[in-house]
Amino acid sequence: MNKVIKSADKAAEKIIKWGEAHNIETCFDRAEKLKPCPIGESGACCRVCHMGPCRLVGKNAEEEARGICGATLPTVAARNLVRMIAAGTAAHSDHARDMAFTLFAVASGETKDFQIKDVRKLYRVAEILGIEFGNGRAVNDVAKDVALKFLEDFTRQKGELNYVKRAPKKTQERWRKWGVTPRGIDREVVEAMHRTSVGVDHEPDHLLTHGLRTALADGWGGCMVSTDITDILFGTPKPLKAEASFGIFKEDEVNLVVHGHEPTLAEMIVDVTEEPEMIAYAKSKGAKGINLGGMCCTANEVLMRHGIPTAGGFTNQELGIMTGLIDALTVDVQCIMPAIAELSKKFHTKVITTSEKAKIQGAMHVEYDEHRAKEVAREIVKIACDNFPNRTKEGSHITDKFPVIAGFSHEYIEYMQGGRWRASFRPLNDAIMAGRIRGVVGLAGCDNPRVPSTGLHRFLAVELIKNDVLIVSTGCGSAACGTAGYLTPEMALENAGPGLREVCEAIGIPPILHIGACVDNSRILTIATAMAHEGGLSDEIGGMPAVGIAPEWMSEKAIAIGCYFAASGVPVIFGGESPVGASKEITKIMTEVWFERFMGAMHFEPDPEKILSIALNYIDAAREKLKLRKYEPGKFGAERVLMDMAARRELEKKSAVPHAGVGG
Ligand code: NFS
Repeated sequence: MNKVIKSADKAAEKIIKWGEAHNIETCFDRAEKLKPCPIGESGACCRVCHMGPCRLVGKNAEEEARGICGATLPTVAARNLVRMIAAGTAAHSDHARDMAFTLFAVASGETKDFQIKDVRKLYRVAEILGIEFGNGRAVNDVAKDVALKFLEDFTRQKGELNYVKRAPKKTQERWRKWGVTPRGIDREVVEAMHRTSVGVDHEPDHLLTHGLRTALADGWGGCMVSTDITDILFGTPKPLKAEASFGIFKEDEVNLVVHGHEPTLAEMIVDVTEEPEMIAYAKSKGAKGINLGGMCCTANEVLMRHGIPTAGGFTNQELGIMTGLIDALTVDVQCIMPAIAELSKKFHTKVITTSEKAKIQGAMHVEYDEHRAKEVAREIVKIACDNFPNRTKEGSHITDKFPVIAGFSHEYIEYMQGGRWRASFRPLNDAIMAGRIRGVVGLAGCDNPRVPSTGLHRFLAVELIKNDVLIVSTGCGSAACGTAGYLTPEMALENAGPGLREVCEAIGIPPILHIGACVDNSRILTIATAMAHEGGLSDEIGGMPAVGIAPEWMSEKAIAIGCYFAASGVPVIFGGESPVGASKEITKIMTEVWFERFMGAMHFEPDPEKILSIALNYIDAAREKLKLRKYEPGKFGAERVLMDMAARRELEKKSAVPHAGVGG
């Protein structure tokens, strides 16, 4: 891979070059200047007390090195990892907590600005949670009970998270057997911090076991709760068309960008930008209209539900400002580079922080409050409009953009395989069994300025689909593919292997399914569960021909996600240097021991070619163990016919007979 380029995204690279010519510093320059500390990078630096920091290095560090308290290298590396898991879990879960509060506020009439958009999803969730619905029960009463039940997940001290029971039985049994079943989200995070403080838990495996319990509280708690409430409030995504990259900004309209992770304010901004008064206000400032765009995961949330275009992922945030076209950039929480406040001063862009939890020096602050959501949204839109006349010629004015198809929720994937009345995972399982689809990869996680940014995602995306691997993507993995033009059905025609191509053509889907923001990795858990229940593959999540890959990860949230996949039974491969690389013992636990216990694992591998071969090896080994047909490109076994659009429509007309055999 070309090391000279800083981003594999051509439009991004053009802006980086423009910045270099104009002496504007970005994360790419800082990444060059600031080499990572090799001791901290590999997990060998202990900072949990102030006798140190103790750096556990040396030839025989694993056997001999001790901190002042006597902590060994494996203990230190394990503690560091568990703290990353705790931080990642806290981030997703605190977001989920706010979603639960919003659901409660809506259901109890405290806020009038939002309504429950997806009653069907509400009932689906209520059913799982054992809450009464239908039979004349008011929707808001059901929603209130759902919100309260979810809030219990945060404060529960003993017992099990609500959604533990949603996992396949065998997966649950493994969790109980190995003592990783999560109790309450807050409890697991607090306990992780306690155990890793000076002088508490020192046995590496014991520490990591609690790490997995905390991570599971993230996956089957924080992330899943957040996904479900967001669907209930704002609608479960269905495929729609949108666009990606910097060309989404318009020269003659007010460009307002939502960046961060929380969907609530962004949803309200989507609403108010369509109000005639707001459009008239923009026109009064000389603009032709209001153009809303997104970045990072807030972008994914509004892209999935409204087709709002995305300017891309994490490393595109400074570059977006450098187009000179953003009139206002609102940020909420997570993955927001503080550098944007300073950078924005070189342009006309207003950076607006909106969360009570997150401020940036030098940025404006307009605080979001769910009780006056519309008012806050209008205020923000007006700031953007007021700033439009201040736009200058300054900036790179890049115009590249690509079409994107996004919006593949669990529910839609189920639906697309059989229609509303016989929605199922049968065709997907059959295609895997027949070898038409070799396996499934979740391509997720951040983009990173330490590699040619988005380049590892793009390389793996193309190679995997060539190998007939269906990809489900989330977060900045989706943004990396979207800004490359990979999220279209044409991608299957041009690049997918023959089996995968047939499947994509039959259903009319891209070979890479954008399933949402990072919290929506939980959709992969429920999809894998549905595949286990469908039969013919593994009867638990573990053992499926499925792998998770986060080739450019940087966030602690990614570590929490990787670990909850590993504990749920999915082998995971992360790019970059290993944050536990200093300890062979920890590396062994996370790969071999976790695989024995959970059928999942967590590897770190900087070389993208090796990531690919590890992933394919896992997939082929799982196929062999399940006694599936050996994968050979272009050769498939017998399988039932996939349902195409026409057949599905026909079926829905006659929909009175459910379960009349699939795909016949
Ligand atoms: Ni995920 Fe989304 Fe992106 Fe990484 Fe950050 S935006 S939550 S953490 S950088 S994928």
